[in-house]
Amino acid sequence: MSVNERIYKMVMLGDEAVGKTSLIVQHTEHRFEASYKMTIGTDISAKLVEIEKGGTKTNVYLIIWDIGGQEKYRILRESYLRGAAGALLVFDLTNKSSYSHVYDWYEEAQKFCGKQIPMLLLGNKFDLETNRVIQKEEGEKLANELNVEYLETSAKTGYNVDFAFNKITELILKQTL
Ligand code: G3D
Ligand code: MG
Repeated sequence: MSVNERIYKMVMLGDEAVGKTSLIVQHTEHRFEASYKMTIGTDISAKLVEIEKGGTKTNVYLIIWDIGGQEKYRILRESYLRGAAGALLVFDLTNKSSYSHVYDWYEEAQKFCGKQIPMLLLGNKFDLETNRVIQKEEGEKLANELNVEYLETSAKTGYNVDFAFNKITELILKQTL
């Protein structure tokens, strides 16, 4: 059987403290740390997806980039975004401004990735029900405007986290394989 190898860059987008790092940690290690280190620099984790089709095996390496505390520096965001094949756009369901900023992140991704890359919109911190300020309908409305799918997640409980990463992987593969 012949084996192909593919590598794709995926980025986490969204304001500081929406839960980007926690989502990656929950997905790759199935744990949640309440007191998080403030990472400086870009953290990278990898995920291998193996696909077999018609006698050909494809090893897909999804490289997940996490901007780690430098969200506010435009020049860093630009190199962070360049070459990304897909993105998870994250906001915090308990933070209205993180929701308003989604559009800016989206526009920047369009600009620096050079084309419409697959994206999903995630309303994170679903577990903080009593502090929620963005309703499901508002998340869906925004996703609709951006022409992406909407999911609510909790990096704390793990709710919809693997589902979201699997979904974006699927969308990237569909677009590129
Ligand atoms: P960022 O990488 O987007 O900057 P982090 O965000 O992953 O560092 O998360 C920021 C804070 O939100 C952290 O709390 C983290 O524990 C918390 N958090 C992330 N996701 C969730 C979630 O789904 N539910 C709840 N309840 N909290 C979440 P601290 O207190 O360390 O600042
Ligand atoms: Mg982070």
